[in-house]
Amino acid sequence: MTRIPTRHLIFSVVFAAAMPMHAQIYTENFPNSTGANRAMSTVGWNAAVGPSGTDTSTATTNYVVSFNLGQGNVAGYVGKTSTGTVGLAYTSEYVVDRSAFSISTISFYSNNTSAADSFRIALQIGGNWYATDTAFSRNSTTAGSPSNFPSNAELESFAFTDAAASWRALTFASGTSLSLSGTTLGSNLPGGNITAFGLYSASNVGVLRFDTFQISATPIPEPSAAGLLLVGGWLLARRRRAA
Ligand SMILES: [Ca+2]
Repeated sequence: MTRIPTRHLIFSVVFAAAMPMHAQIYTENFPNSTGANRAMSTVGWNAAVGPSGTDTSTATTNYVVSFNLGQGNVAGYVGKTSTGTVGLAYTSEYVVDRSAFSISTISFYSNNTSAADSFRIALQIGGNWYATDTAFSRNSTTAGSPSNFPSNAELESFAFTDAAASWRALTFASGTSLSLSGTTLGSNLPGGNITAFGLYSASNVGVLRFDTFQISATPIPEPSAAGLLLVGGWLLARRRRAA
């Protein structure tokens, strides 16, 4: 191999591996332009309410996909209309392969009628559920409403970490139980794929609204690419020492 092609190869491999593509691996806009509220199941999501985790996925009460304007003018958002009870909106329509993706952020827009209400990001790993210790609350002093959703909705973003202090255990079995632990985890979030995800809310005083649930991630290089990076870096270092 001649000098110049080798150098080009080293630089291209190092460059490609050092700048992995940041990508939105999941986005749900909760579209609804029908003029009537629809069930969560119409967008591939589920809903559970109350301490028994009663399934309301196919109902047009408790959790609904509203037909009003949502964030970004994509008509439709989710409203939790049943106040005073815990709830979980979630989907298992996409599995996050954590051997292929490193999650950077999980985000959504909130536009609650009461700033006292909040959401926690929830996810399922290995059959167990977890929710963020952080409760994301809309900070605006202007109460959220269907008409001001496009302008008043706030972006809530969680910088993903598996640190124990950032997560709590969420007990959830559809039709049996739904409750959040009062303390954070004793050990880090376990590895493994995320088989379901969504938003948990404590008993809300007003109507909870959210839209544009999104997961952003960076692809993890294939083992062969990681090997090339190591070899490329070693060759580069060797070359620099030699120079
Ligand atoms: Ca929407």
